[in-house]
Amino acid sequence: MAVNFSLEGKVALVTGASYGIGFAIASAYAKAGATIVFNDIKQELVDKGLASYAELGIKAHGYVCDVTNEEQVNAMIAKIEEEVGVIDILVNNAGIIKRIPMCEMTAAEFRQVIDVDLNAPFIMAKAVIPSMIKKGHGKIINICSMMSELGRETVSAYAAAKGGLKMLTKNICSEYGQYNIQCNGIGPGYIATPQTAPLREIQPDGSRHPFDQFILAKTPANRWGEADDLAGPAVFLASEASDFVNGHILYVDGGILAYIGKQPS
Ligand code: NAP
Ligand code: GCO
Repeated sequence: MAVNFSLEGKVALVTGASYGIGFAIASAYAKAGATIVFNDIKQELVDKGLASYAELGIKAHGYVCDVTNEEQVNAMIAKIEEEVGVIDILVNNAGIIKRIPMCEMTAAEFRQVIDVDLNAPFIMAKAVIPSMIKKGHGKIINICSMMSELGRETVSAYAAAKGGLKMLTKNICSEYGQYNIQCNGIGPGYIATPQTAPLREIQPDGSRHPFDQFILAKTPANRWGEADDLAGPAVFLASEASDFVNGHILYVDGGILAYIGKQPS
């Protein structure tokens, strides 16, 4: 039986996909045949994203929308359904992080991270599920994190959000699997994007950032991930090849979660 990894004829919405991981996933979806829709907060970033997709020969559809704003989200989904088509694949990719020691973080800062990284995926999923039920199928992919499993200093809000996102993924699976909707997560390891740029800055003496060296020692692959490393797993979870995979978090981390770390030589 030929396994179907094709996304021909599918409409895929990837949130926050002007660049970074979202852009890599959306580009891979386009190569697999999907029509690409993405959003960003600012028109200038949407325009930048459209130009970046065009450079790859991809005619994407871009919308300005703050994913934490339910009114904006519902208006965007209605516009997409009218202008492009019903969404078959939703990737909740948009996300932020604030690296602040917990006792120095304000409640407002904590809430802001939870709003983007956890409340927004709830709002987005709630907006697309009714049409997926009518259509008889749907794929929701939540971009989780190693911080869905592990903590570390200064990322309390982010870890709380991504841990919650893991459980929201399992709950959407539980509640909507009966409608042939699969909801899974991707848990990237440490990926070289603008979000992790501060952790990779070359030091004044020309040495690598201490955290950069730490991650290399914790990664069996001995390298940071690239956004393109997520393309294959994302296509798999968006395709019919994964129709019986549901509620699963697929870690794409170079082996970090399996490894205690490089032992002293
Ligand atoms: P990034 O480079 O910071 O890009 C994040 C994207 O989300 C940007 O396009 C950003 O747009 C958008 N965004 C933020 N808040 C938004 C909002 N309220 N509404 C709409 N769009 C919004 O991040 P990334 O590294 O590509 O990460 C993408 C996802 O992967 C995030 O969920 C992140 O937590 C997760 N992740 C990243 C890593 C990693 O190592 N990089 C590892 C695991 C998981 P603006 O530029 O306008 O803010
Ligand atoms: C950090 C990093 C991580 C990665 C990713 C790991 O500050 O520890 O930003 O959180 O972004 O989430 O999976």
